[in-house]
Amino acid sequence: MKFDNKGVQKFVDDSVALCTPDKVVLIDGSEEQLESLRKEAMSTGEMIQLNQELLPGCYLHRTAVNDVARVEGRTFICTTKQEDAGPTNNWMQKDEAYELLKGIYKGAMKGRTMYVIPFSMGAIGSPFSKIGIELTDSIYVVLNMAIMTRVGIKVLETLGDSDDFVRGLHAKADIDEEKRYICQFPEDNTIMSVNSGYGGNVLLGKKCFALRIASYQGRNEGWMAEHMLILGIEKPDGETKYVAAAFPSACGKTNLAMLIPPKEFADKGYKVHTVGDDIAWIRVGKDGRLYAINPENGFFGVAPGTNAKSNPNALATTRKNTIFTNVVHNLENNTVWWEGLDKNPPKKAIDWKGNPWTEEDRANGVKGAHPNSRFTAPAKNCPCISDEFENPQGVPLDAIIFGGRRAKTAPLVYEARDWANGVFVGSIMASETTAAASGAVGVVRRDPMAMLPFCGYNMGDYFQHWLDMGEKVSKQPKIFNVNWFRTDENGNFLWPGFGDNMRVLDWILRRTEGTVDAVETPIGYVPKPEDIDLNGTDLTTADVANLLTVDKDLWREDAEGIEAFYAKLGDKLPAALRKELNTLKANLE
Ligand code: OXD
Ligand code: MN
Repeated sequence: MKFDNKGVQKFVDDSVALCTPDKVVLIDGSEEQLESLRKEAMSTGEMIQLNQELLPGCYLHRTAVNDVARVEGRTFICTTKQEDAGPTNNWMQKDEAYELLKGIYKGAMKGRTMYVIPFSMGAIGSPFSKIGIELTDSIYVVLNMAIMTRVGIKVLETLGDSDDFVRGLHAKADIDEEKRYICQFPEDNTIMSVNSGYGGNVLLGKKCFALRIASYQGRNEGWMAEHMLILGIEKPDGETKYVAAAFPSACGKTNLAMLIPPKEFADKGYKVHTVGDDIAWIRVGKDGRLYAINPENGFFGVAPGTNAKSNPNALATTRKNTIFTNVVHNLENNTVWWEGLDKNPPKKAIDWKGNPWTEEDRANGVKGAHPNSRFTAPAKNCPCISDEFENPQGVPLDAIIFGGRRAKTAPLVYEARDWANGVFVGSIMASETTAAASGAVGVVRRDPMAMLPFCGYNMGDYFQHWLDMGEKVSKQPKIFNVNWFRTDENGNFLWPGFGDNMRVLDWILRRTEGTVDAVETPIGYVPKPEDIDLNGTDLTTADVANLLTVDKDLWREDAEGIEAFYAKLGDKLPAALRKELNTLKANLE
């Protein structure tokens, strides 16, 4: 196969020599080619075509049972020096990693086809955008990449003869867990992923490129790649304000990104416009403000729990041209089902493992869909997708929101005192682990800026980069922390969440406009309870007051956890954050 771009040619030639596929096919981005791949995947059983009247263009795929989530333990940042990956990443010396991986990739595509996918993260040609070439032996990957990114010849034309592209090599190999590696080489713009077929490990544009490699590029080039949704809130006067928000995996980012305002807000004229649900690339604009784009072109959302009440927009998004992974196959009408979709699980069904899902299974509480089962759906299907989704210049940010899943410590919302304090607030984010990553569920872990599994370099340098970016911005967005997950002594959630989160966003917007007061606490500013609009809820001002309390004892305990986490960063911990921690401790005296 011949390419005009020398770098692309070498990457493809070297990878072909290593993996020895029988055939190499360039993905040109045409519907005809994608359709013939869908047919091929159907003929081999890799994908099942669903009811084309009810779910046009939709397919079902099942991964191997041992391959259902991102594998953080087998994800490596491979650099020359360990210090550059830092203490929060798994590290491999990069030359050793190449050696090890070469052994695993050798002949891995024998008897298979290698697909060459040119893809753009961000609208093709936008100054924010970056190009990648993913080589893969999986049709499932090709079809998912064609939803999640912009693929095809146009991307190669835009790349021209530039060497500025990310090289991603994915081989399914034998889906052998022992030889599964997700390796990022930020110094070489290279990703190598082998022995997995699960989206988060193999759709290399997403976590591997748009976060791990891009965060490193952003640091060198003066911009930021963040694990953030981007949301526009249109006010009754027609003005739309944008916020970006970071939450750890499976904390409801997609739901917040597609929020439907409560009736009382909708009646006044509030509307929500989704720009992105997972990743934001953020740059300083000519006017000195921060601008964000969503580099993706689709949503790779968690299916369980998505329903007509929790996220009607996401559900609507999945009704056509969507690939479902590891959900229940409803044999009654050849559609899909998952826990939390509705109260009517199909009686005749196949579970995510490909086995009959019986009455007995259901009675015994055996789940039909994997808790991390997913939909891959085009962004343009989303009923509330923003008109600015393709804007090559991005959208200006008025607020940055951090959030975690804390049962007791963090109040419903608080505002950082200034940028540096906001970076501190992001750096101390913590949450309970969820099913999106393999490992124990329900354990509290520190997840600074929700980037713990996604930062491609030393976390201490990453914090410094955040501090430095603040200096480059003349109109800094205000920084907030939210916690939708506070519970009472019986473990019941105190805040209704979902659409009612609009009530908190409303306070946040009013703070950015300077039209509402706040109360200072040891951790920052919280609302006056009466300033959270409760119209249309059963909640009282006293309930909100309870959600806003800052328990000094719990925070003293938390400060110890922060201290322990910061200690890991050693000399790389920016002095400004050490100072913030000292201030917090003093405020708690
Ligand atoms: C995701 C994740 O899939 O964060 O978005 O795990
Ligand atoms: Mn994510």
